[in-house]
Amino acid sequence: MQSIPTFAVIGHPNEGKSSVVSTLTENDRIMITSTPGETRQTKEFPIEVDGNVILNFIDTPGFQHTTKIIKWFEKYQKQHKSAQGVLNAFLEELKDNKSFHHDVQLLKPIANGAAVIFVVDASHPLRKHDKYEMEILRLIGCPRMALINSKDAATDYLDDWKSELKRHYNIIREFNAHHASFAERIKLLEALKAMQQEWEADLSTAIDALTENWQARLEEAADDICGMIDKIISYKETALLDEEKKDEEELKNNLLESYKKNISKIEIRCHNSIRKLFRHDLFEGELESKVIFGENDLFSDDTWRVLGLSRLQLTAAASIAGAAGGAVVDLALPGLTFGIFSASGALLGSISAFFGAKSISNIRIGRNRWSLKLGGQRLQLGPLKKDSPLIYIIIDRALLYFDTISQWSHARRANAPYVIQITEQPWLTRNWQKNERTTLARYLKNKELRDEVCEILVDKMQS
Ligand SMILES: Nc1nc2c(ncn2[C@@H]2O[C@H](COP(=O)(O)OP(=O)(O)O)[C@@H](O)[C@H]2O)c(=O)[nH]1
Ligand SMILES: [Mg+2]
Repeated sequence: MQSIPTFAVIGHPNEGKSSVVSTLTENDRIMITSTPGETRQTKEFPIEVDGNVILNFIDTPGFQHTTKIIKWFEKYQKQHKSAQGVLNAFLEELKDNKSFHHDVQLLKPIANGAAVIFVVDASHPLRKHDKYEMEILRLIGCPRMALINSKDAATDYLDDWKSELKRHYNIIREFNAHHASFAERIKLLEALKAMQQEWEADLSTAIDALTENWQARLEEAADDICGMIDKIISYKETALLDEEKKDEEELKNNLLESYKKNISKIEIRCHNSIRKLFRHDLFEGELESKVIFGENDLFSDDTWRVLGLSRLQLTAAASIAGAAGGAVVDLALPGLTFGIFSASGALLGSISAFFGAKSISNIRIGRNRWSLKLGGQRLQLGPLKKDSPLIYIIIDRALLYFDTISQWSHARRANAPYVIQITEQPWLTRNWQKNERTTLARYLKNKELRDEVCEILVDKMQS
């Protein structure tokens, strides 16, 4: 028996073994392919918390010679007293036999004390070799459970599989490796306890550590979101207006463009750090912010259409922050939100609502000592008004990004999600309780209650 609970994931090629390991260990480097036989090596993938390995999962190639193995086992059963003895003899005799390479590879961890998770795909009917594989594991007599990974296909054969599996296993679990949430992963780990009593305490410790670690990630994500808000709310873009050379209107447009670009960068940095917290750091950038939101960046009309704020929310935020409510409320009216960020001269006026000025021409153009010295006027965009609807959109987008990323299983490699149509969600800022919005508004206004805002965000992430 291994000192650290160790589970060999075994089954026929293409049933989803690598997917199960990838999802359980949050490792998106494990190769998953629709070509059977691509996993050629038996490889250990640990789950670590704070640098300590707490559980081990072993990805294995599928069985190659089921009938031959059974015959070998049956023949040698009488010579060796224990099942372990037969297995060791098999591995010793065939260790250098090239055609049994995969079979030896996948059975070795069992000889070394790993328990077995036998993965089957119930979207196809039971085949002869499936029965042989179960028989081999029965002959070995190792601790084991069956895992039905039904992929996303119809589960027409589920009942057939279940009744066959019952004859060989007393622990049978269903698990969708491509859609399992954190809670479902934990449930599966709980079920592993029943396989080997000696590992029960270690598994409990591991589950506690993982749950604590998950909570810490939520808190870190909330802190990242607050950090992003801090940066965005105080961000300023300035330019010098040289009256002779530059057209004022053009300068304002350029200023607005770079303001948008830099605010978006701050937002993307926050999304990236959330993605890394949830260990989606490899998969070819498929889960980056720009993939999930497509062309609908923070300033696109679609974003505002979908995440647009309710009139109530805007009025509440505006009155709490004691700001010029009228200008802000206008933004909630259909029509006005659209095109607000396209920098055509006529629409530029709308942006003033974000900055507390009546029109773009009032956006702080002032002579200060420094600009005077250079002989020009200084044009400044930002900092944002403390109750700007932009902040609410940014929070909604961060929570939406979190929602997608934290649910995205590490085995799922195709069809990057594209989120813009959003169903009504309790965590959208427009659905926050009044006291929660008040707390947020106070934070935006004078940086009070940051911890409380983080707590609210964590609460939303858990909902
Ligand atoms: N839709 C879906 N496809 C899956 C699931 N599990 C595995 N697959 C697909 O089945 C194929 C084989 O998966 P893989 O994990 O490499 O199987 P292995 O050969 O047993 O390691 C791949 O194309 C996977 O994308 C699942 O839960 N849902
Ligand atoms: Mg594989």
